[in-house]
Amino acid sequence: MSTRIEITVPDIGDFGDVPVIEILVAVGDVVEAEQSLVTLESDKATMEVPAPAAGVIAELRVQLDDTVSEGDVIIVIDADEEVESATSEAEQIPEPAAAKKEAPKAAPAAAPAVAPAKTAKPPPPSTGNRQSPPVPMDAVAALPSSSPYASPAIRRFARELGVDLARVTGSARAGRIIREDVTAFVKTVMSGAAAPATGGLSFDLPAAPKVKFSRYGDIEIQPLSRIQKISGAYLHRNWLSIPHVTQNDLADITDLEVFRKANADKAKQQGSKLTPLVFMIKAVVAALKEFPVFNASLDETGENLVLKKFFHIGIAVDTPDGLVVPVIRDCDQKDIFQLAAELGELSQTARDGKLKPTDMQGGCFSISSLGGIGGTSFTPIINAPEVAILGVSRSSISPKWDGEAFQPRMMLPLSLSYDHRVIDGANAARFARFLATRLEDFESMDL
Ligand code: CAO
Repeated sequence: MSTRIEITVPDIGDFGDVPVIEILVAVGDVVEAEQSLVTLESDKATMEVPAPAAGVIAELRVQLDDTVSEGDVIIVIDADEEVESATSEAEQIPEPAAAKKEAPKAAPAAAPAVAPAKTAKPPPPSTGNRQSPPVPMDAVAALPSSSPYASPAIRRFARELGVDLARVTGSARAGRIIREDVTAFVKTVMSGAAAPATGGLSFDLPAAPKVKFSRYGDIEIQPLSRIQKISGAYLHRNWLSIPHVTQNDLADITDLEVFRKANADKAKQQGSKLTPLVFMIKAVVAALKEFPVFNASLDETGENLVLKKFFHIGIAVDTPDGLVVPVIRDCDQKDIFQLAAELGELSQTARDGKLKPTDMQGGCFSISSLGGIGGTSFTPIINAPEVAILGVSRSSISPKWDGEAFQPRMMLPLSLSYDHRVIDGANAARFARFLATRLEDFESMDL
């Protein structure tokens, strides 16, 4: 046999007409003693009303967003037998029908003689009401402004799932995080989508505008390629989660071009093409040796740098299906002809859509060359977990002052994007200068 108990709003201090912001149970739910049933919120704080005894939820007398005051009946439960024996006769409602006579919400006086909880005395025999013990208010106002705004129940729920609420965006009023926000976050993480991609940050961005373009003229829908969809998500993550700065510089490659052209035939005989990019790979390896922090990654904690002792360079390749970045391994151990051959093979494999996942893994630093197309500078997006990337634009003849006269020189634009969490601007400028001087003084490199 069970005992029907009406649960009322406990002493909530000076607050009245407090909104119900969460109902944590439904009719028929089996609850434990002390389990939270509803969450109330004043201007300054949130509090949970716990079950005074284990049992089954028989009635919900409030709805979400209702306002309640001390003594209002909010929930009726059928308490378990053990609880029944622990519950005084005086607190029981003998006839279930009596319980069905709902006390008007927010009108505690209409409920028969509610005993104030602060007296801690049992209510008078005829009430059938049971007031929950006073629960300390969880002062929202006392939280640092960056603390996630969530009720104690949601905090507990998040803790059980191992979810860091700082990463969850709240969808309720004033950005409060509700249960659905936490479960949606978990689903996103499990599907490997954007949430973890931002490296622990959450962004409260406005939704993109929905425009019916056909209102303005003819249109055609073209789905993104599989590669575009995959690389798009990674580019988006990297752009949002890494503080990018791009350092631009110019390298005088006039002499290098003479050398390159003189050796072009040799490469051609071997079936490959000796483009400026091959020399860029060599210069990058030399710069990575000089500035090891560029050949590094942040570890998962974001507190340590993993310095790499190998030199695998990723090359951005434009394919009909989208951008891919295959990796040339051990570039420090290969000469310019080997690099030219491997670059040719890898970019062809990429354009044929035949790269294996392993061909795109393990890179230390990437180069994105648009030199074959044009442009004077651009901002390449860092290929995480790398910490820098070199963008190369098209070289052109420019007048350069030699102290006495302007000389026509072949100048190559370099754009170095770097992760400012790891690399200082001064170091980036030095790295870019080093690259430029290596290309100018190319004979000092082990070609
Ligand atoms: N300045 C002037 N000319 C250049 C140059 C530069 N910086 N870089 C290349 N060239 C020339 C080459 O010498 C070649 O000339 P010839 O046809 O006379 O021999 C021509 O441009 C075409 O070069 P290429 O593009 O075939 O070869 P590459 O080694 O420079 O580049 C590859 C190879 C695979 C990187 C390139 O083809 C490619 O796909 N680039 C696009 C990368 C990209 O999309 N990046 C953007 C990423 S962000 O969206």
